[in-house]
Amino acid sequence: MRVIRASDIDHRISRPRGFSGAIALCIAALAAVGLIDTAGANTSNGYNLPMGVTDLSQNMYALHMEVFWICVGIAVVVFGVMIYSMVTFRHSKGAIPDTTMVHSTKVEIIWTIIPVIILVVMAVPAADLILKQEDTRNSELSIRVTGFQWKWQYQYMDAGEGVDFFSTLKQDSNFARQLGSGVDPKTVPNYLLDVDKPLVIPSGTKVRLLLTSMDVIHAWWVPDFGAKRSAIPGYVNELWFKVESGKEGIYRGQCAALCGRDHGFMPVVVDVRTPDDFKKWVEEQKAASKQAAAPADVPPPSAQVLN
Ligand SMILES: [Cu+2]
Repeated sequence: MRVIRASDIDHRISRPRGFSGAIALCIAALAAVGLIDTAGANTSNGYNLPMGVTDLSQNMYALHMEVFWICVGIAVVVFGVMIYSMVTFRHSKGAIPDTTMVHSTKVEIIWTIIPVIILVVMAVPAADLILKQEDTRNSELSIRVTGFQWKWQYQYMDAGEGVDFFSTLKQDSNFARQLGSGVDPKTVPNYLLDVDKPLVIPSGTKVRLLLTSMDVIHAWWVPDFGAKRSAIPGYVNELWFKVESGKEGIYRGQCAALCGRDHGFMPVVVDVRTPDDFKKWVEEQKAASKQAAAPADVPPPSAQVLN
């Protein structure tokens, strides 16, 4: 492996000079960490929140960016005034402290009111979004999600009534993770982020999850849905999301509560399909479970040989 030394880095960075150079450097740094969207949606580079594929996740992203830029504005103003004051009114230049600023009622009122206004500006949309997150009314499909050490159970209601299965870590990941397996995890596709049976949901549908647990506290989390909630034993938590039509595909997440030894081995995988494909999938699942439940061909008692 090649080691990069500080001396190597120095000559790679072209150092822009002056004020415009500093601005260019700042913009480049912000673009590098994904805070300035230089290439369209979902380019967070892992440093920023993903925009996601649900109405809620996109609202969360917008709110997060709004608050972020308010913070940037505050930082620029506060540090700007500080640095300007320290440089312009330094002792060596003969500056004399202005004692009238101490216990000035006018200043106290100004620096109380301005932060209050800023907090209200941030709190109003935040409260609005929290209320939206909690509004599980008019959901079109409910699924009971139960956490186990260390797997998920999905039990469908409404249109999927009767569909019930466990979702566990995929066999190839499970094998590769064993001590001395000899398998390089890098060769396993979606290592530790794949399951044997994903949760299947329809797009364009308000899906409500009813979360609980059979042992310890788990947390069901899919970042692209802006959805994360604890699954607590003896308690039912609600969560909803609606994946936009046209955003069908596989979405991955993990258990987000430290739930024991194999906490890192109970991923969440959601397969979003069109409503028609979802209907077909439900029918297939029901047919398969009917077939599994049907009694095996047993010869009538008269044909059995009694010893
Ligand atoms: Cu867990």
